[in-house]
Amino acid sequence: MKFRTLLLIVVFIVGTYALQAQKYAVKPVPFNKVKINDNFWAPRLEAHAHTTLETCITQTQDSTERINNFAKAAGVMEGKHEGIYFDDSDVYKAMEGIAYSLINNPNKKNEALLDKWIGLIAKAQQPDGYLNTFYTLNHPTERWTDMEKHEMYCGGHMIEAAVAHHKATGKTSFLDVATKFADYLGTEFGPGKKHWVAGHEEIELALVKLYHETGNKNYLDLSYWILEERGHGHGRGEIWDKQHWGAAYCQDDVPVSEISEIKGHAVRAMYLFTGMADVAAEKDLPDYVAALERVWDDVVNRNMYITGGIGSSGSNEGFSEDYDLPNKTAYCETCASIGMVLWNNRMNLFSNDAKYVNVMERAMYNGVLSGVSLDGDLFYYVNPLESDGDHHRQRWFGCACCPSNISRFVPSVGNYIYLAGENELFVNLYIGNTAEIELGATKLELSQKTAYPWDGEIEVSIDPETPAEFAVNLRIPGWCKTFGLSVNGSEMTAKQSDKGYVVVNRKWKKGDKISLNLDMPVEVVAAHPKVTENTGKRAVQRGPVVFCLEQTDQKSIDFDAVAINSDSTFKIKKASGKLKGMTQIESTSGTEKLIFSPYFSWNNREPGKMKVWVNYNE
Ligand code: FUB
Ligand code: ZN
Repeated sequence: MKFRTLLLIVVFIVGTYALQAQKYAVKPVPFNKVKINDNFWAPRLEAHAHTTLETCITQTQDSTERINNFAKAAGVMEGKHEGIYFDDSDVYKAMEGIAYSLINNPNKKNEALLDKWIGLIAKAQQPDGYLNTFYTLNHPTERWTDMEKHEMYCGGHMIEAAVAHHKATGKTSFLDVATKFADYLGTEFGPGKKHWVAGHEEIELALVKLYHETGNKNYLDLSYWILEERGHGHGRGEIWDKQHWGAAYCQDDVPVSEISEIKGHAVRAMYLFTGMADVAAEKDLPDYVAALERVWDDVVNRNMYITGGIGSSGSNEGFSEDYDLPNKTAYCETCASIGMVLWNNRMNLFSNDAKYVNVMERAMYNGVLSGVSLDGDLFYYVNPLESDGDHHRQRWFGCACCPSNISRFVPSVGNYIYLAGENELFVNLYIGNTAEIELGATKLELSQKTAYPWDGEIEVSIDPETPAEFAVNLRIPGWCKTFGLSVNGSEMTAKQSDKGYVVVNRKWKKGDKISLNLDMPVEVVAAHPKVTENTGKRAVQRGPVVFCLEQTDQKSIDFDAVAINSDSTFKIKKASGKLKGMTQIESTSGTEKLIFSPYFSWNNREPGKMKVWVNYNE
């Protein structure tokens, strides 16, 4: 197979129209309506349900003090808070993951465990609604004195977990804790009350989720107020005192509607932008939307790796200079890639533009998935694109934000597949599943069959309860240049819209089937010329999956000297052993053969060197 050369992977075309700040006209079909049953994600969900969650439960409950901190704050155990001041958030993120996983993998034991932990959390909550075990146990009189200390961040993760629990089980026990906390926040903060810059964003998007779940508009208004506090000199505490951090580290250097350039800590920025988009969608804030578009351009076109990873620098866990994208020392925190998924999902909700899903998908299949081992038991915090063989996933970390984030991301993947409007459906991701969807008054069952991301053939079955007319928008991924489409066996000459979808608008009836065939050639990709790290190098990608070379696949070759060239040919092959079910790519350059494996799967076999960007001879 001859390869196709793509240039400038960090550059995506920016649309020429302005996004509208308006209520999302379409809504995601939530995870509890989507059952994943394919050969790619379903095994990941199983590994998550049986292994990742077990790890999170053991680590939070038995091996560390995280659950004990709640028991102590609840008064059922003696002692002080132990661990990092934001350790509560890992418990909440694990709980969010458990709640999501109950949909695809119902589990009475885990549901009962949630009930038990919720009981402790409710007891640890102070009578006025405040909830944070670090301050309650160690510094009860110092609440809200240092804006870095993650009180709102922990509260935000609690709210997200409570909403997930409510959606998954219908129970209100956790949601009650969340609303009590949010109501308390409203008594302390807001117009005419205490100023506050949330040193680590998260509360903003969480309050909007709580608004959606409860209908209480106070939560939306509070989220907006918190966003508007930024950039006016209100910041106080460790972040602002540290010379090498300062306001920009937590996106407090300018008011949010003036943001143009990406700066500071990557995860904080992603959560901020997600929250801004959510609030802008509800409140009609064109300045927010314009700021998000500007900064999206800066992130994606000048500061993103081919893996969708962001935040190249370890010293601030964030961004440095434009085009500064080193491979070996790339920080690319797993949480930051998850943040890219969240933010790009919101941008697509605004715009129904597939370019955002292209970025979301890139982050999902590469930067996020590399963060967890295939067995679901080991995690990366940092995701470099090159290694000397000494970077390995770990069971847990002192700062465990990434494992607990993986634990809530993997089972929530069902949230990102479909968007539903009054009379239109968007199919954003190709993942085998069955779903129950409502488009206005029309109820339908939908199923997808596909071997994506290893193959571009997709069959979508559409079964409305009664015949109904609506538009089905199928995303044509950015990497796909040619495709075929048929409905009930009849070929269609559908054109891709300028927003990257093909639209099939007709009266649908039970048994209707769409077949979409996305051509998925091997692509050899060059970086932007300003990324000097990758001068004279190329990367290999097929479909949404970025590939890498691992030493274990080319033991008899001098790994440091390998190269491909303009005459190299590529063929795909079925992987075996640990990578069974996946696709590998074999390149032939003269007499030298190389095997490329999916980047996300690296270091799941024999440890060794790895590289994504490979020397290239013209
Ligand atoms: O501060 C909470 C989380 O810990 C951040 O999002 C990560 O970058 C790590 O520092
Ligand atoms: Zn993290």
